[in-house]
Amino acid sequence: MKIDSIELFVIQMPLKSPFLTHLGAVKVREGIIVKITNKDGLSGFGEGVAFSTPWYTEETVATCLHMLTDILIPLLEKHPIKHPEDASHLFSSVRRNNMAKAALETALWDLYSKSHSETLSKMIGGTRTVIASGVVVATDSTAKALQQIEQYLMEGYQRIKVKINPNQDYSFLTEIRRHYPDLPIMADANSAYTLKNIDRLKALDDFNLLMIEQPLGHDDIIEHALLQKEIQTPICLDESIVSFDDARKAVEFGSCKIINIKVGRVGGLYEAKRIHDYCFEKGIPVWCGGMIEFGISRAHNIALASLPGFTIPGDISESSRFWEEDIISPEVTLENGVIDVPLNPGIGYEINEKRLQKILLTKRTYTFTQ
Ligand code: OSB
Ligand code: MG
Repeated sequence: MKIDSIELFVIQMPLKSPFLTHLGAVKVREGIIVKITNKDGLSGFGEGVAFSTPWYTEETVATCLHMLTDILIPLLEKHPIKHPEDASHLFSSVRRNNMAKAALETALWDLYSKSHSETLSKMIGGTRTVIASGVVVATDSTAKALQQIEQYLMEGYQRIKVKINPNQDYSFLTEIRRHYPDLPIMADANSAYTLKNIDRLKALDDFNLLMIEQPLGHDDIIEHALLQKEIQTPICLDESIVSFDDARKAVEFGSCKIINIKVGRVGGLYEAKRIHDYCFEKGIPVWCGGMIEFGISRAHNIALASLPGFTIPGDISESSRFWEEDIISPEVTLENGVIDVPLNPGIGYEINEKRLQKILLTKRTYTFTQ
């Protein structure tokens, strides 16, 4: 993979409406777009999905820019690679900083697929032509949640996820279930509980939820195993799984029955695929998590979710769920509750350069001497 240049675009776009969790509100999304161009003039794209502040994981846009600029890009320049998997191995000499690594690694996968005239989905072993789509309701009002659920069901989403915490759980879910007794619903707590709340968590078994996502500590797998023994609802881990080994240990311990895979959180497509392959073999269902992302990460997610073990609809919504106008063309859209896996090489979407320019904050370019 002879690299000519790497460009980093720092962008910022307001969300259509604030995304609320017990950890705070996301109103404006900052992000990093990575463009890697090879000596033949082909370009691959990746997206750094860290937020402006470290509320979800420890990384931020600023830490990712530092890691990319001062560590990862120089490493890639010094050690030319033949395949995107080589980048994963190369980056393993750097601890954590998974979202920074994934931003580069995913761009390499897009470029590699394009240079082999193959879709990214096929390149990583995808088998689906369409993927099932779910959506997240993230608000602090029951009335708004009901309103949003109704709208999303009309748009065709197959599964709804709601955000919960000790101040918004039992009565909130009672009201939703009263309106939608049979709807596939899951609840994401983003670590809002401790084992002291075990009675509240046991009570949620009343709602026949598909799963409860990350109820306890963001880096815990021990207490989740204790909790899973006490509740019927399957536990799904999100924040706790940042590597293949985390996934393996969580499954071996019985800390969860389902895993949410996010490419950024685990450091790239290669690690995401390894976790998928392991879970597939063990009969652990997986689904693709979301990061309120722009179109490029959304496109990588679609390719990932086309792997056979992604049997639960993921947090992969339409571009219009969050954005007035996305940075890819065409935008991601839903038809009859599913999203088509694109047929063009690589991620299969073009970059909407005009939109990218409009939301651009800063740009840096690195020219390689390989
Ligand atoms: O916990 O899954 C999460 C968004 C940002 C950070 C963490 C999470 C989320 C979501 C869904 O819940 C986001 C989406 O639909 O893109
Ligand atoms: Mg989550």
